[in-house]
Amino acid sequence: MTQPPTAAAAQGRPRLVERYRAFLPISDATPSLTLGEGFTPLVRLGRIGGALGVANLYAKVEGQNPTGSFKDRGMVVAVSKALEAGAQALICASTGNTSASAAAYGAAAGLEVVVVLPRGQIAAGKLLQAQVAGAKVVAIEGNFDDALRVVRELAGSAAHPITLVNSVNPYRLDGQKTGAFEVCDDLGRAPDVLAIPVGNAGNISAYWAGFRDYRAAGITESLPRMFGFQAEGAAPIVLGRRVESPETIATAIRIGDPASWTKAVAARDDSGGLIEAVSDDEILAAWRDLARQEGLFCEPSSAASLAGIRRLAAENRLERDATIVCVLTGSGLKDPRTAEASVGSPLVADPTAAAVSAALGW
Ligand code: AN7
Repeated sequence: MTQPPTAAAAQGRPRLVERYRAFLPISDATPSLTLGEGFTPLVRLGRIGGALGVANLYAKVEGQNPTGSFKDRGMVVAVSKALEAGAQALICASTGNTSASAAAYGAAAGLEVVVVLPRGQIAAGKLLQAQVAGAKVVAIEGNFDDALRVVRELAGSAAHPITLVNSVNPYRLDGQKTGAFEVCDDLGRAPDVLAIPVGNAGNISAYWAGFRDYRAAGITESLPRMFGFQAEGAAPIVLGRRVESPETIATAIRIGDPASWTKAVAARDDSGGLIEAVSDDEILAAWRDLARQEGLFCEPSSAASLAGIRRLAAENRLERDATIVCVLTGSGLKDPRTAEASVGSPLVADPTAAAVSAALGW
């Protein structure tokens, strides 16, 4: 007979911040908050890896987080800490996913949420997530970098006591380290290479910090090389200078002046890694192949990680026996318009087996 849920049963599904509490700024005074974030799958890319001659190629499928991106790992910590500090309201700039996550966690915490976005540059699903969750959404005539400047100014002014939850809030990066912990826990070791899209450069910095934490604690013995990938039209770290008007189909990483620039460069250099650029065509090809060959529907920006690995493989710059993890940062459902543009219309038929057969050309 089915048993009713008990406290013990609930403990069978641990909370992310509890599992990694030793590495997080969580104390008994920190209010408990969760939407079920983290514990995302590490999936072997058998077909794509086989074609590349890289047997141990994996994807960390972050689109399975509650709001469909990795942002929830950091947001749960940042919003818990905001509650602990007595905050009433949250604010962020965003290319979409941070705002979707802030809106959801803010709603669950009973806080007011304000998000400032570049007008016309947010994937449809992300904008709707923030709106449906009741966030106040302000679209500005400017890009993400302008939006971040605005929210930093607003959060810093005494007239508007409001907590900034962009990744300049250190609790965000603390929470995002848990992605690295999970990768190591699932592999039973640290990977040799961690490939990751780079936008505001928080996540690459957080993963690197997580890998170092685990090694310092003696849980892992090695550190991965950190491979970051920016979109060609939004590649300030690769170019070594700010990009005034970043452009890419990968709107999540359409950022010209990353807040965690220095940390990302340190992650690259200290790990013996690299940060390079991939074209929109390479991103879209990787995005399509992840769906068609592996069944993984991520958003275009996420596919920059695999696009970069494929570029390096083509240039013979990869060790084929390396264990490589590509972080797929967000769900494909976020950005239906880019998806729509890449597929045709469905076949149409009358409701009979004969008509469907005919439509299929059988
Ligand atoms: C799917 O939501 O910056 O280098 O405001 O949504 O840590 O910025 C999103 C970034 C990669 C880049 N993949 O991560 C925002 C925002 C997806 C993203 C990135 C983002 P960072």
